[in-house]
Amino acid sequence: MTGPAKLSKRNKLTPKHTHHEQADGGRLIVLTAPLTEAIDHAGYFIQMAMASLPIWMEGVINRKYPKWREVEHNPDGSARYMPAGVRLVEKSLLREYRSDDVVACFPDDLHKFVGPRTRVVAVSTHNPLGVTFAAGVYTSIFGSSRMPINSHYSRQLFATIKASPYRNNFKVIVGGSGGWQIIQTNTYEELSIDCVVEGRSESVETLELFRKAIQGEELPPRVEVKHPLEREAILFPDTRTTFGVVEMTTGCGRRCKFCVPDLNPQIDLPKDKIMDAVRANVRNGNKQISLATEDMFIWGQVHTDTPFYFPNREALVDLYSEIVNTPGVEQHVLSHCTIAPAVVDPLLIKQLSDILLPKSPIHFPYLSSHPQKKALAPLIGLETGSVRMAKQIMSSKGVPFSIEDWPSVVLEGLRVLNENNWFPAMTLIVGNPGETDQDVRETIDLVYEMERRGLFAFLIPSIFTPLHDTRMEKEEGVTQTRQLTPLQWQLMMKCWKMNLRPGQYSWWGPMAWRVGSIGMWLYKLRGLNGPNFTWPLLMFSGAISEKNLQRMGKIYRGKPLEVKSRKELIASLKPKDWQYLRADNGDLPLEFLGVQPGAQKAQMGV
Ligand code: B12
Ligand code: SF4
Repeated sequence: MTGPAKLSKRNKLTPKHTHHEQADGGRLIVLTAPLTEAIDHAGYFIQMAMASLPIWMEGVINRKYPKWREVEHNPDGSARYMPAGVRLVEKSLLREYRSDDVVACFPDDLHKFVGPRTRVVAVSTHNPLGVTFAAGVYTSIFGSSRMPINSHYSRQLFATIKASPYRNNFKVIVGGSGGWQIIQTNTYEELSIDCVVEGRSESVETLELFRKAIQGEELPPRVEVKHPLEREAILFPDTRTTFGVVEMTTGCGRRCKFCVPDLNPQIDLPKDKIMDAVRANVRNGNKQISLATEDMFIWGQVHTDTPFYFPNREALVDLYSEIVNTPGVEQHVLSHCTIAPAVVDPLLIKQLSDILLPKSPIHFPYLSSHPQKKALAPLIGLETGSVRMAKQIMSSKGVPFSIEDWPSVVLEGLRVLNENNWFPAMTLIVGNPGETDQDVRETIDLVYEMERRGLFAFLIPSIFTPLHDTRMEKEEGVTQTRQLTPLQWQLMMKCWKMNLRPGQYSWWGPMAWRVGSIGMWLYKLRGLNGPNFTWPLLMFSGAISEKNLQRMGKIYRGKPLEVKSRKELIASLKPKDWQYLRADNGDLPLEFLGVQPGAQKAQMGV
């Protein structure tokens, strides 16, 4: 990262209300988060879009969601809802401080709570500078890699805090999953931040830090705090969270090298505490719940006698049923999961669909077979179709199946998911360190195979970003869109073309995309993204058919893959794993069922 992005006049950062308005001298500790990370009325999509679109495209969001800035307040002016991270900092602090010393407010209300008495302003942030997977890449395609909408609002929040007339009296502490971005870009001074905390607010070191700040002591710029190892040590919000986010698990266990959350201990949180937090959300006016997890399928199977990658069907069905049947819960949205469990236990997927579809706010009219066209769309990591690359960066991603079978696991898993109206968003990493043209070709093969089989996932390619603290932290892949090879561009554009499939069921859809994308290329994208972008964009626009582009030698159209069926995948497992499979899914190897293959053939008269 180099210096801050240049802002257009229209989008200049203007600190808001820096004058003193509070009668009580302000709160001792004021908690906040960027507005764009706190809003919840338009569903997940708005935040994801604001993380990815550059600020100059804010008008698109304003037109689609004209009321997105209208947030709700408690009678005292504090925020009615805040991201779960803020709520946990609040809960952690309330173990030591009185409730009238601590407040969580929206950025525009800071002037009401920051006063001469304030000693800490603590900011929780998910993605303040937009340098994560996916978020960075789309803004860079459109031209301003460092200023996604969310990043603009985060910077605006920091500018407001910096301009406070009481700034010398208080310390600014930042935490949350995006805190590392401040450390990595060394933007402390520019954003007026004293300390970044990496880790959870529950830990004693975090409380110690707040104590120091309140006493006016100097803070270290970076503090790494320990993650609790026991499930009992994790706190739960008893107020309303943005999108009704309630934690379900921490950690993952599949050990992908590029992953941050996997560095945390694998914990599944107690059902009674999850349910309390669900009810607290509903009590405070929330109608939507979403359980935060890296992989929902490990819940109920952590530290049991069964390996965590064989889901606990009964436990999951029980938990989700209770959530969606809680009076007041009108909507439920899935967050993250992995794909191998869909191959391991297709009946689990079916049972979850029966429970969850009626409360899903997501509708895919052209894809779903549900009577109301409802669908489920969790986020799943596909990352690469190259077995060579997968072995290097995520050798356990598909367990219990061998990573050698990764393309088959993806295709079989997606088949099961699609049959049950799950249409996941699947992330792909482009430009992994050491990625060769052959690796990209293999990923393209997988994408074309999905298309051939009529399978659907929203494919979200992003450029490799070495995330802080991961085992790939020091590695470098592609850093700018101009460095992408023609094949990498083709993969990205093919993914987006596939994503538009359900939107193309009108006569005008394809035409609009064709004209729009070529116009955009002529206007801006040609210079920005370099010559390797041109043919893949023409392929995306549909202006020249893929067949013709291949004939001209401009694109690679993927070769058919040989894929293992579920039965073959199950047969490839180690025999000691067969005991964890459910017979009601079928496909169990005959040896396991105690049937001699020859005997069964004879029985069937073969
Ligand atoms: C729910 C969720 C979302 C939701 C809702 C977010 C919201 N505003 O509430 C949606 C779908 C909108 C979303 C969007 C995105 N997300 Co998200 N999301 C999550 C998820 C699943 C849970 C987050 C959560 O609430 N956890 C529970 C709370 C309690 O945890 P927490 O926030 O980390 O807080 C703890 C600590 O960080 C700390 N803490 C937090 N704040 C503070 C503040 C202070 C001062 C201190 C001391 C401590 C502290 O204490 C808390 C515990 O006590 C996480 C994965 C995960 N398991 O964390 C990914 C995750 C955080 N998201 C991620 C990403 C990449 C994104 C997107 C960029 C994706 C995209 N391209 O669209 C966008 C960015 C959105 C934005 N506004 O910019 C990455 C973060 C990577 C990073 N920043 O390095 C994660 C880790 C997922 C992943 N595996 O890659 N996300
Ligand atoms: S499966 Fe997902 S959450 Fe788990 S380690 Fe891999 S990337 Fe991380």
